Amino acid sequence: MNKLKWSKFPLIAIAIVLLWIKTYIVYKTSFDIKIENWRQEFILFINPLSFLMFIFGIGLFLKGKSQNRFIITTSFLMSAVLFSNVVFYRFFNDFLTIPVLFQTSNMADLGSSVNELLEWKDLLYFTDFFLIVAFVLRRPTLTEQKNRNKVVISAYYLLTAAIAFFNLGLAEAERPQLLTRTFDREMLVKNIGTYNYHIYDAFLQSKSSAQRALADGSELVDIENYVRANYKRPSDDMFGIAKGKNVILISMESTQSFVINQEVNGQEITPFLNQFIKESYYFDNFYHQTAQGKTSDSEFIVENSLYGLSRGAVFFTHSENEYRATPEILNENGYYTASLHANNKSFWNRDLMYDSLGYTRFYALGDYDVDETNSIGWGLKDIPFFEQSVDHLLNMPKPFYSKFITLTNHFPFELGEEDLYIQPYDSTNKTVNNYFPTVRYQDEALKLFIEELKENGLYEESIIILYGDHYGISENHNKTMGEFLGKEITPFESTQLQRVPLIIHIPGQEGKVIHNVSGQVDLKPTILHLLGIDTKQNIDFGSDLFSKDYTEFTLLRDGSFITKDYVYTKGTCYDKSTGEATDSADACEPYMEKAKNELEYSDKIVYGDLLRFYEKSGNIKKDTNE
Ligand code: GP9
Ligand code: MN
Repeated sequence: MNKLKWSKFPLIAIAIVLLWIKTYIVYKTSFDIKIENWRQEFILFINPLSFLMFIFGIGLFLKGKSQNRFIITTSFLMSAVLFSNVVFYRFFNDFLTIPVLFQTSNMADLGSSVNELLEWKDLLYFTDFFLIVAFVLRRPTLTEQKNRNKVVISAYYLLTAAIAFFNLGLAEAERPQLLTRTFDREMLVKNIGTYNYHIYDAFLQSKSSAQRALADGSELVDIENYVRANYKRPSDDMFGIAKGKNVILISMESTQSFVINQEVNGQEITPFLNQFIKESYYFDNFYHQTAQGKTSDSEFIVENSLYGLSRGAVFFTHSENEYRATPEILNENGYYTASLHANNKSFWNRDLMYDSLGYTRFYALGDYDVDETNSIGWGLKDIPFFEQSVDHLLNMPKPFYSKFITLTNHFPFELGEEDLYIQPYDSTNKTVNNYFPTVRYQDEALKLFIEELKENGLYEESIIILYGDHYGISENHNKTMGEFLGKEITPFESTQLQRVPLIIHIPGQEGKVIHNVSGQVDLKPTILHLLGIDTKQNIDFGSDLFSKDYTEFTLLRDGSFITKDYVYTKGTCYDKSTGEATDSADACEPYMEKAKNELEYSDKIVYGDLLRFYEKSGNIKKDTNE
């Protein structure tokens, strides 16, 4: 029988197959990539192939020895990229990004422990490379390929493109809007593969560096004038009312306002919140302003008083920018600042972005005990999350600014029998049905958390701010929502459904419902003023919600806006009192220009990284050649 001779195969094919198999083995052995079903496993398996075919295919244009040299070099470089990720992952439990390579503090951490991170057996990560070198050395002539003709090369690249699109198609089906939403890195690596992920990362990087390079401080002048003209003086009664108090900020996952004081199957959906708002300031016309960056956008908007971007997540695309976020300002005012969220720290690039926002500490997945018994869906359930967070809170230096991000009320709204405080809604729409019990569960978690805070004395020493991060029920479910609410969901109603609860609890203050139209962008100046910190010098697009001069105008990221009496969305102006379209000239028109400018100004700041030209004192830096 004829022995199978490796030398019969083109070297390119051998190199591709070896590296492909190796990459998959490395995925399974060196990274902790969560796989939920066989489709995801299949995507993970095929995802290195298209890129490897593309890159090694360049060798087809070369002849003889230079082709061999090219294959050997490429095999080494690709192995090195993979291995660098393995080493980085050992330390940071994360994949490399270009910004991270230039983040000297991270690299210094890594450098000092390189001895501990490397082992002799790591040479195994280069097995395929050694095999190829040995192979070429032993059979130099047999491995040399003749120059391929154009037809072969075209067919080869056509096949490569087909595989790439097939991979992308499967990935998009598994994780819609994968690329535009720039999800977390594990998700990207899992779906498009480690090599394509680096290309994508490089693309994001070059795009934002170009925009940044072209910007200079002069662009800030107009923006500054605009922001100054819109600045609202804080109210004398409220400024500094919570001076020195802790801040407990709670981002409530997918929580919309329509659940407040509402029943399903004759039972309250949020019994605790309904009670809590009676002892707090409750803003019932408060809108989320997020886009594709979802939770991360809400965090960005709330803490910077800037808008997110219309596509992608600022947390991913501009985590290297200079910001003047609430945590940074509070650090300077003697606060300890921490974010608490029991998910992968790299989700939404939080680990990097939080550094830019000025957080002192991020309590992420590794800081919590998470196992099968206490998690569901996306991870740790809200009740154990808050329970375990209280210990972290008690250990923090005071005063602290702490942000909690809940998770259980996340699509697809899964919940175990034991956590079902109310029964699902009864309709043909599973998403809407299951939304109510998870909102109810979150409400229970909040109740227990507040009770804990009371028990250990933190309640009286803290202001507690709860807000919904973004919608939970998308427009795709308008029909069922219409049935539930007993009205047709027109574009006007759909905009009104973008309201999320905002509750501000200040010890010693009585409850009050405030109807002012407001948005997430207003939270930063509001919180700072309550703590007695001046914001006149800041570039904030929102304003203090307690200011006597507060002007009702809230802008959503898609250009829709809401005023006291009108809603403008999808090119139509609606009268709030009737819900009907109006063409009255003094309804929406006076705000059109403002809406356009404001989003443009905010985008300019983010794309141009303009706050790097801004000094804390409020001056624009004269020397802008940074
Ligand atoms: C993930 C959590 C949910 O950590 O914040 O993110 P979302 O999908 O709502 O943006
Ligand atoms: Mn969210």
